[in-house]
Amino acid sequence: MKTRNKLSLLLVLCALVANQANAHWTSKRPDGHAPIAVMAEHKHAKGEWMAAYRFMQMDMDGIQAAGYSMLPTDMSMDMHMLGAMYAPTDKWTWMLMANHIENQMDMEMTMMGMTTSMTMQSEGWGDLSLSGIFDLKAWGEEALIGSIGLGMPTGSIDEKKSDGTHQPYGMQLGSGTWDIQPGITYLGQTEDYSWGAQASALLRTGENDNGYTLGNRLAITGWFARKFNDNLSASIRLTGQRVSRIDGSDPNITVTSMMKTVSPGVETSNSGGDTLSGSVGINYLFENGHRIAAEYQVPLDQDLDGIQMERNRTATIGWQYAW
Ligand SMILES: [Cu+2]
Repeated sequence: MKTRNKLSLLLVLCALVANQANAHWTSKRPDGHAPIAVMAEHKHAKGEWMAAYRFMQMDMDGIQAAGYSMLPTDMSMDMHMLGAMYAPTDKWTWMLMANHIENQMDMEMTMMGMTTSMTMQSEGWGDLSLSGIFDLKAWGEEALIGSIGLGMPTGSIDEKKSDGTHQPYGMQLGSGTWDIQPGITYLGQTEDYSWGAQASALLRTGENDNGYTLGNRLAITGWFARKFNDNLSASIRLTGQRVSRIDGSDPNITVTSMMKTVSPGVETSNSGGDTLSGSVGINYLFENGHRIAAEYQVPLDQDLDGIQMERNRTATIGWQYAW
């Protein structure tokens, strides 16, 4: 089945389940927050604060292709995400997010018939984002929430290799551009079940100081959760994501060496594509209000442009506390 068909099927299922709702939607239950890797999907009551920490680990598969002097054999991205939320009014919640990123790419370099392994690393703070989350509509046990965010170019786009040239695009920590992040989330729940769907976008504006613009990102996700008791819930989730190709190019990213293209990650034609992923998750709400949650995601289908590392598993664990 094509990615688009799978997504339509998911949305139809969500709409069918939605018709069974009756009282008022509430976040005061374990599945009152979406699976932990979903962002900007809830708001807070006037005067309420929330602190959140997430640790996300993503792995990518190596590439086997001819004509390159270096090929990645494995890549991992570890991200520590700090979040703060504050609601000055019942209608509007602010959210500030900061990420600390550690990228590691293992590579094999072939030169004059000799193969050697090497590792490239980058580490630092990524792009800071500030979002506003607001009510669009609430009826019965369903709600529609909007969000608008601004991604600031605080993350480095000058991560270097040992020879002083820039590391490939996928190893850089920020976008280098001011990014607009609109989103819309639909939520519904019954006594023992809850569900939600979110459409979100990451839209780049202008061109960064290194002469390129990362691709825009569009995502649609839908989830379904079962509440087992007042503390524990489990969820399943389906996510479709489309990323556009990088526009422009960084002249400090070395493209060729000894007549060979260095590696696929230095060419902007090897960027962008569609991914469909499935996730399972659990949320736990303690009596004292602390929440812990985990989610595990695997790609179900990938259609990437050019030669790229395929996405492998993503694991996210998180803690949230509101007061
Ligand atoms: Cu919150």
